[in-house]
Amino acid sequence: MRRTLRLLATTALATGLVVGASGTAFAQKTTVKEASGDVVRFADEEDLEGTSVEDAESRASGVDIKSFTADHTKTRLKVSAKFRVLKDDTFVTFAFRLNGQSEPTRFLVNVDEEEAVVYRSNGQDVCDVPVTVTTGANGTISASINRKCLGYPSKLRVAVAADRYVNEAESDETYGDISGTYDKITWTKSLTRG
Ligand SMILES: [Ca+2]
Repeated sequence: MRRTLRLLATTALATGLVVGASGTAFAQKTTVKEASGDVVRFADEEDLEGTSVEDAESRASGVDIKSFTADHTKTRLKVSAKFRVLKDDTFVTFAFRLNGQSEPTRFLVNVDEEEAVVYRSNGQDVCDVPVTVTTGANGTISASINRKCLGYPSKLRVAVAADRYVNEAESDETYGDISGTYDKITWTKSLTRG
């Protein structure tokens, strides 16, 4: 499912608004804390606004991101995200803005509990990436991406989103969460290669 691409393609995200980017201009590694209880429910693919849900539903949704980390080393980009509850059918998308670009041009999304794929904005696959997933309370997902997959960027910024069908058999309704808000995405500071 690449539904998140729809969300990532919205104007709000494309403008690349950065929250909390003052202070140290560059780093190799950073962890961004994310608000809890801010999950949005979308009726279908056309629904870009969504509806906020109550805290208990937010937790149970399986998409409520608590924090995420990115570490740009000499050879890899390591990313991880922590959830209040992570479910085995949650799709997690990391978005990458490379070399100071204002829009993300590479994305990582999990395919199953062991594998993810890096793809371009046009949907074309770039490479497969192993992932480590721990579902349940305080669940996490992590991946280590070869820099080659990203075109050896000198610097990059990372954001993350999660989606999950409310009841896939019955409707196209999804739960979604994103770093920051859908109106104002939080990107990491610019991460230079360690
Ligand atoms: Ca959240």
